[in-house]
Amino acid sequence: SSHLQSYGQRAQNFTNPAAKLLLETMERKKSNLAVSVDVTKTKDFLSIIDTVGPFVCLIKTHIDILEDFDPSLITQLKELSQKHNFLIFEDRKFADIGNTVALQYSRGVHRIADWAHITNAHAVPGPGIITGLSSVGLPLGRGLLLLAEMSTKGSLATGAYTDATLRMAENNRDFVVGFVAQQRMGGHHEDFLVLTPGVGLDSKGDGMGQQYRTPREVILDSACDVIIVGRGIYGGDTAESVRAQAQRYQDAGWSSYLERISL
Ligand code: 5IU
Repeated sequence: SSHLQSYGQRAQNFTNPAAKLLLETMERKKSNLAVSVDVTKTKDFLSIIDTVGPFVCLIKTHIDILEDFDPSLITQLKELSQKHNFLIFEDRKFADIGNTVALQYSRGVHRIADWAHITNAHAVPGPGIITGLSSVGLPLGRGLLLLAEMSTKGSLATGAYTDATLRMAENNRDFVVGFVAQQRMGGHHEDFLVLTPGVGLDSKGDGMGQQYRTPREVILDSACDVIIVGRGIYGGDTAESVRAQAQRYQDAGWSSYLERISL
């Protein structure tokens, strides 16, 4: 089964350039860690990314929460991505009709398709959302993740909804490279990436529905590919604590992966 292959070997299971580059980067940097940088000031955003850069395969952004956003930020983000060799995932969670999401993806002030290797979408509108996003992203070599499950208590993305999301991905393999989900879903023979938020070593939740599991539970027990960690890493106030936490999560994620592929 694909999840027992190495990340580097799995690059060949994909035609999509963003998926290939992510898997190659993971192998090269020995990292299955994505850091989610949910801060509101450009200065903090860039300094956290520069600090965690050496430890990550991927930086996850919510570009719309930056209150001092300026297009020059994107230039700096791209420079950091080259300096540290990570990809960029804008966690946009598109959810509208194809025509609208194509505009949201390519235009507005953020022009997400210009700089995000990967973005994501809800399956709720049906396959037209993939048609719309791929009309923009596929020619640029971008990849899409579908939200098959969420980490939050009471999530409605379960059962038949999650299954239907899988089918949508299988029918659009050129552009859909995987899922944001809590586990590798059984039954699909094709390779997909599974990126998983709701990861923490010191906390079980946040009082607003978030639920945390450990890197080991996520990578070994649930056979996911990438751990996405936010406040567990940048929550400390010094650059030294941010660096130390990034290293700690990188080690935890990677050792769980080594354990999994040795099964
Ligand atoms: N995120 C989740 N759960 C999900 C999905 C996305 O937490 O199911 I889909 C996002 C929200 C936030 C990050 O940007 O992942 C997790 O941040 P913390 O590690 O700080 O909880």
